[in-house]
Amino acid sequence: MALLPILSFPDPRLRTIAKPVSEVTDEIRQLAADMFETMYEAPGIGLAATQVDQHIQLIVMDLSEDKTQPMVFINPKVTPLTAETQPYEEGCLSVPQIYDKVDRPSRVKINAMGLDGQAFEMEADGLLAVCIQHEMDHLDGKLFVDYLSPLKRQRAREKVEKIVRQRHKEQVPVKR
Ligand code: K1U
Ligand code: ZN
Repeated sequence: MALLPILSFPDPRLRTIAKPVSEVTDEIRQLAADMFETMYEAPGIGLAATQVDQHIQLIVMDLSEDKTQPMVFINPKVTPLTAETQPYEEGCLSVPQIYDKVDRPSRVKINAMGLDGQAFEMEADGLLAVCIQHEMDHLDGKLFVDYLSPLKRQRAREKVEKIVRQRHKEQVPVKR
């Protein structure tokens, strides 16, 4: 398994539209395993392939506190089941240390395929509904900061750029 670098806002690669997966191969299974490792290490509760510079429709998620409920969504489609929206304070591993409220439909239907290649359907509310819509946005090249005001988005950009510069400085140089 491998830890994958996570792209940070405003990297233009985060704006790429993900392509559908045509077949669940060993390569896809390996990518999903690496994405879980990367997400757990971050730590986070979801990760879209876009965030690790892989532009295919693949999402991993685990909303449990003890890493016991891994979920994989391949070629997901999300349909709102209600016009009612609910605000939730979202975070994003590609926009580190920025949290803000986003309104999204509170109940959705998810159609997707699992790593076994089988199609499944489920209904979601609460954090699962929030998280799957946030991850779907990543596959469409969208970020939660796009829902914020231009001023908040600009401040988020400056803060993330500073954090990324600091992280680069702190990286231990490789000894040769
Ligand atoms: O897509 C991502 O960048 C992952 C993101 C998912 C998400 C969280 C909250 C609302 C919507 C989408 C995160 O995982 S941010 C980190 C986070 O929420 C968290 C981290 C550790 C423990 C619990 C939550
Ligand atoms: Zn995100």
